Amino acid sequence: MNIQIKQTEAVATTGRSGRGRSFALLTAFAGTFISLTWLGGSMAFAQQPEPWGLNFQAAATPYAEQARSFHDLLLWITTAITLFVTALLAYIVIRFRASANPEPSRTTHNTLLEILWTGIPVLILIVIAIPSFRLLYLGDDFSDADMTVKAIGHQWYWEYEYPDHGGFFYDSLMLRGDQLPSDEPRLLAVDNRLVVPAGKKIRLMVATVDVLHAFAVPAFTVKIDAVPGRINETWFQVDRPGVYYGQCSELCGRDHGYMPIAVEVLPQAEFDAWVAAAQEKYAAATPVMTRLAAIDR
Ligand SMILES: [Cu+2]
Repeated sequence: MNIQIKQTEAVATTGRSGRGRSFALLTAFAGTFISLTWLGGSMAFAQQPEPWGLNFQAAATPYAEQARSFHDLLLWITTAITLFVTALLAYIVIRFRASANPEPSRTTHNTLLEILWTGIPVLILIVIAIPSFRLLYLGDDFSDADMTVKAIGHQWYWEYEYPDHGGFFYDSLMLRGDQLPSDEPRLLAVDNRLVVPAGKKIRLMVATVDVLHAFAVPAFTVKIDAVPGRINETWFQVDRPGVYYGQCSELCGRDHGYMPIAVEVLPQAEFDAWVAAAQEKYAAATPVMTRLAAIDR
């Protein structure tokens, strides 16, 4: 069941490699103005981390595609602003230096300038707000989801539950030391992956039984908090089968760095076979939410 996409393959598919690197350089430059890196989570990941990786992982979901293009739009805007402000500063420093202006200007107001420097930023913010809100609402629209999975945070591992397939659930723990297969990344490989079918819209419910955690998979541009006492929801749809790694992204205690996420995307037939096997394997256990409810009473 181990399907792994080589990073080079994934990049070649989306054609982001060369462009991605130039954007990465631009980011470093424009980053002094606005930090853009929060959009898609950590910059260092591909489908899994790669040495010296700088940019986002290749987008694996429609949502991630849109988030990448929003990021690119912001990058152009912030780069232009940064260059413009730098040029203005340089002009002022040279043109109005003390040695060339022994008698300083006493100009205070300029109506046209004041209208411009209020109006133009407002317009820029509107241009940014429209795709930003579109993206926010897109991430929130799982009304037509094909199936639901639950990810439940624990100190310090994830538990996955399949309410649409009989409600079976299982724990997913990081593989350590000798358990780690040579073809899997250290600190990211787990014993039982979250398995979903390819090409299907998956509604993801995220909860926790103890402290704050966050379910984050960079290739999906999914990063959603697991908050005690409530359920957060989003969705993802991955067309390409493969394994996509992520991590808990909320400081949650001693082993916060050791509760990775591995999502295995299988073709529908293989997923169905996996579900049938999983229903047997994980049968007769009580879901954690039911267990918790029982404790409350
Ligand atoms: Cu955590």
